[in-house]
Amino acid sequence: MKTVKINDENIGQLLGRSQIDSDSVMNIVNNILSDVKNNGDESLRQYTEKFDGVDLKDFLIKEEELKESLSKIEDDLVGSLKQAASNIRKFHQAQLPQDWSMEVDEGITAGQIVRPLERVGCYIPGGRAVYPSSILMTVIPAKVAGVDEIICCTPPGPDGKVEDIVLAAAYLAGADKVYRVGGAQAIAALAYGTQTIPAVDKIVGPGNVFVTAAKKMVYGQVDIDFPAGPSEVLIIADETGNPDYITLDLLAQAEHDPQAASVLVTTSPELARSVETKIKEKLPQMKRDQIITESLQENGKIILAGSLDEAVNFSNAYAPEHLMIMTRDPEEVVKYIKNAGSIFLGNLTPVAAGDYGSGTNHVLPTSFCARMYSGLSTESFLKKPTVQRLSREGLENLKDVVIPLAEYEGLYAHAESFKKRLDDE
Ligand code: HSO
Ligand code: ZN
Repeated sequence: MKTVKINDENIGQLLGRSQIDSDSVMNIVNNILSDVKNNGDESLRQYTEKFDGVDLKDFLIKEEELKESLSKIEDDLVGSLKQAASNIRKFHQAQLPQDWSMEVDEGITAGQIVRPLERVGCYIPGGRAVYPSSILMTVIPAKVAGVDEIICCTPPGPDGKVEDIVLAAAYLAGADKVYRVGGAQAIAALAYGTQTIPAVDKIVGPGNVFVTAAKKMVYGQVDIDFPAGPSEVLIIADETGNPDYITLDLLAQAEHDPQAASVLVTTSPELARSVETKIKEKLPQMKRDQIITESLQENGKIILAGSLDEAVNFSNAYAPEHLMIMTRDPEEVVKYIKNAGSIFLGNLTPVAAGDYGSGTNHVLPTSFCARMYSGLSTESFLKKPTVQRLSREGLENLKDVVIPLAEYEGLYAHAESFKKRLDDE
């Protein structure tokens, strides 16, 4: 990675990164969606045979199997999952909003109540991208929100099995049912329902390009979280940033995926130079050096900013999924941050802390989506119906609003529904 300065010519290219092109698979996905919608389980069976290489009679994993999975994985790992789950639960409990009501004007009270979604689907990717941590991050907030039924879908391996650690994480997090079905066909099943899989109200969780395309296409029939793209980190650092830590944070992000993006924006030329050298030294020693090399070549950047202001402006335009601030006073810098999925302050807070167990969620908006989306949270699984009540005084107070506006809109029954109550005094 070579250090570059921001200027008017290169800013567009510096903000760029790999995007997932879910539009390119829309036709294939559209066929899968309509097949599953029309033919239910039979079409799930056919797609599972075609894509996962296994002919399944039954998609549901039995409850005993979920429970037993805990004894099949190492105790230490169970301990780690439990501690992570406990922190994630605590944090998401604090996110629970309260019912409230207020007096808008005399005799007019209005407020909102908080209610969970009834049934949600959590998608769990399979293969190389199987992350037990992501199961905790999707199921626990739904559980904390009070969702009645949490359903997980995950693709089976060629032997028809789902890894024990996936089942253990789902069980610990509080999933009600786990089905062995993946890909766009799983999204279709969750959106439309089949003979065995019930339709849900919302589908969350990361997935490949087919899953993402399918989620976009069923949006409206059900709610979704947001389209998930390759993972990203942007680090803002001044001369107090620790170059060893920064090097590892950039490598850590890059090891996710050849399309992942790792960006350092620093005001310190010495730090930029030092990180450049340290990456060269460290990269060959990393287990996933191939993936990291590709990722850094495609989307890795070290950027020299003329001031912290310039660094912050760049970061706001980049809208990173993960933002690390390693400056003398990170709390001061965070005041100016507008767009970021999750923010990590100081030299001692690696993104890995949030990935696994500081309690915050790691299902976060990527590819500029942090401009308009927040990451997954307890609120993602809640609705907030509004409630109002008028007294006689309230009717009186509102009559000059409702009656003239309703009549202007030509909606005379609206006006009359109001007048009648006033007149009945
Ligand atoms: N950084 C990923 C989450 C993750 N990291 C899972 C490790 N395991 C997307 O936020
Ligand atoms: Zn990560």
